[in-house]
Amino acid sequence: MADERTLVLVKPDGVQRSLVGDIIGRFETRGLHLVGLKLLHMDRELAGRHYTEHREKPFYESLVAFITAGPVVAMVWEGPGVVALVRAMMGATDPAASAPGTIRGDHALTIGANVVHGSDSVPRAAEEIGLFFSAAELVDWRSDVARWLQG
Ligand code: D4T
Repeated sequence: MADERTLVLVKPDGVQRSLVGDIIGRFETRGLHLVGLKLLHMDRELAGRHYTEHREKPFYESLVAFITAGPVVAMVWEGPGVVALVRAMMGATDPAASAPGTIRGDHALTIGANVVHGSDSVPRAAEEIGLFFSAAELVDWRSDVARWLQG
């Protein structure tokens, strides 16, 4: 399967509930490759661009208020089929429907505060990565572990 990139956000509830390490750890131990990482406080303008597809929805105002309520951790993860893989690891949008073992199934109870975001398609991932990261902030690196361990 071809390598893809996806944007993941640990939402303000995830940061404030000290779930950042747990969430990053799941992606690391799954074998995904981290290429971008930052802590930032989204303003209304960035929230509007990120949630543009939801502008007309009844929950839009509460969505923007929530995502701008505190800092988020933005990450770019790379790997084969990573867009769908991250969505599967996150669990269903409504935590009432998300399976135990998924991030939301283990950590979330309400749809409004569901801990994590992941891009929902490859084209949307490219757009979302561009909202949060400049090209220079995405680091191209490969693991030296095998060389260090095996000489
Ligand atoms: P995000 O985009 O945050 O990763 O969530 P999803 O991709 O899993 O789900 P979504 O785009 O359908 O919803 C975006 C965001 O809106 C919140 N929400 C959603 C809400 O507060 N009430 C609702 O009825 C729905 C459908 C939760 C996630």
